[in-house]
Amino acid sequence: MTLQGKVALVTGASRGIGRGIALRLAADGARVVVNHPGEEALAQAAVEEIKERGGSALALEADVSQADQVEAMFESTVKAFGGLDILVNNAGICPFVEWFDMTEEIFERVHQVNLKGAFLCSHQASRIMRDQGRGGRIISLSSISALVGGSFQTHYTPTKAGIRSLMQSLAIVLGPYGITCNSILPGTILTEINREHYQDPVVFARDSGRVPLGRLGQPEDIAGVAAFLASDDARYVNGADILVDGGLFVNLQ
Ligand code: NAD
Ligand code: RM4
Repeated sequence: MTLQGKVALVTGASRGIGRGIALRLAADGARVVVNHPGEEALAQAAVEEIKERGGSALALEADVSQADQVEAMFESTVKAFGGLDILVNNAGICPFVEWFDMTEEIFERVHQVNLKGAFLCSHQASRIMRDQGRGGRIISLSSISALVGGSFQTHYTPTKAGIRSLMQSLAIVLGPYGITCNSILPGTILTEINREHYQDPVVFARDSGRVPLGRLGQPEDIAGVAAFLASDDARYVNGADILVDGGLFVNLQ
């Protein structure tokens, strides 16, 4: 129970990687806010699962791209749990779109949710953490896509590079307050975000085959790394990024 007494907020935790992280942080002892953008039933199911395992959690709705909703969510978190120690910027979208079909609207929406959302949540969380005076953790889901391109992701890869860069700058700004800021760069994790893409068995076999460990990832593969970054063992890790891709990135030759 390395996170006993801590309060964590995970954005986009109704499913996928965020859900996996919320369950893991709760298992490690944190009281967890399960943020969702209107997926009440899924978020409640995550909360119930945490409670059944003896943990403590609360679902809060907010679209992370909307400043007023984000502010209200952090106010409710402090009201319910008395403070905040860990923020996980996980909420993200990636509609797979061909470059010549890309629209300004899709490009902007992906930037608003992924990058502006991480900015708004980090801004709110860091103010609370600064005023508490007991440090904190900001952990953001960047991606292998911060390092390499993706042909159907021309709107998305810049947001993941931006999130990684945001954490690097915030590591400098917030380090003096004892607040560490780091990124996780997952490779390919099987979730709703890419379910349709991997319905094509040829694409699935090709991408699985590229991973030296022989499989695509699961949310739990990321959750353990988030738990480490949230823990005291990671107290001197700041401005770093951890690539969690089964060896995909180095498999070029
Ligand atoms: P997912 O689609 O299963 O989960 C995304 C979550 O974000 C959902 O809970 C969704 O409700 C939430 N969300 C979407 N828009 C939101 C908004 N406006 N406000 C609040 N929440 C919102 O996908 P996932 O794979 O679990 O993705 C989680 C994060 O991990 C994303 O940031 C994604 O870019 C990143 N990531 C995923 C992979 C992968 O291969 N799955 C790889 C690298 C990085
Ligand atoms: C990730 C990475 C994965 C993809 C998801 C949608 O950042 O590019 O391969 O499945 O995004």
